Amino acid sequence: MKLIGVPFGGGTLSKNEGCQNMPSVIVEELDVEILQVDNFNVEVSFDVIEQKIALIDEPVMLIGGDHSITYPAFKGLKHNHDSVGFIVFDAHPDLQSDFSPPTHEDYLRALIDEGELDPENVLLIGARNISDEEQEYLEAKKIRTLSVSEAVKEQIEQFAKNYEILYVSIDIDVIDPSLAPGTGHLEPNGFSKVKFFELIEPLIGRAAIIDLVEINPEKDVDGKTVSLGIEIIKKFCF
Ligand SMILES: [Mn+2]
Repeated sequence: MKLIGVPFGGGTLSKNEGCQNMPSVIVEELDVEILQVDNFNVEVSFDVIEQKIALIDEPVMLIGGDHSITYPAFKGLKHNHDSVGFIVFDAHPDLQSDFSPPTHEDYLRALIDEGELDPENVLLIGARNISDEEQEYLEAKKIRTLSVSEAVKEQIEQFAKNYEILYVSIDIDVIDPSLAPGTGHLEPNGFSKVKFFELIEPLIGRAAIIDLVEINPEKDVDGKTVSLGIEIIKKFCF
């Protein structure tokens, strides 16, 4: 699995300023290609990401950067595949409206509203801070969700089976803040490390693209979050 760093934090609205530095931190330890993006130009950066993914014909793990990178990366995958299953681990559904271009708060809604992603191909895992507007959208679009307490490996396996091509997106804030404090929006009562690793097990070797986003080395405590991120990368890549 090819490892690509995407040092883009332009969609964070400054709340997670610093997450664009994660790729340069892991480059010291892992063999990672760093994509050239421009944090002051969202359109150009999104274009670079989308085109890169569209041209790649091997499994890729993207290291963000903020969650907005999923928007162009998913679109890039769609260049070559019609039906893609999308599994996202995130404390937030990222379904707010009215941001243009898409940010980490609404990238998923943008993909659905623009017809890139059929809501029935989405599985949202671990969301626990959901606005009323997002709840309405989840219900209207009949998006499948698994809460922290109800998620089990078998359901993820079952969902994944339906798709030849899978995109897996991991926002580090799905993990409990005591284990992953280095991120922009801390939400209590997340997954334990043991539980999370159990849940991703059926996805190892299965996904066309995995992204790991929102890790912020500048907000980290004792390097915990960066280390956990590296552990997750190694699970998928080695
Ligand atoms: Mn999140």
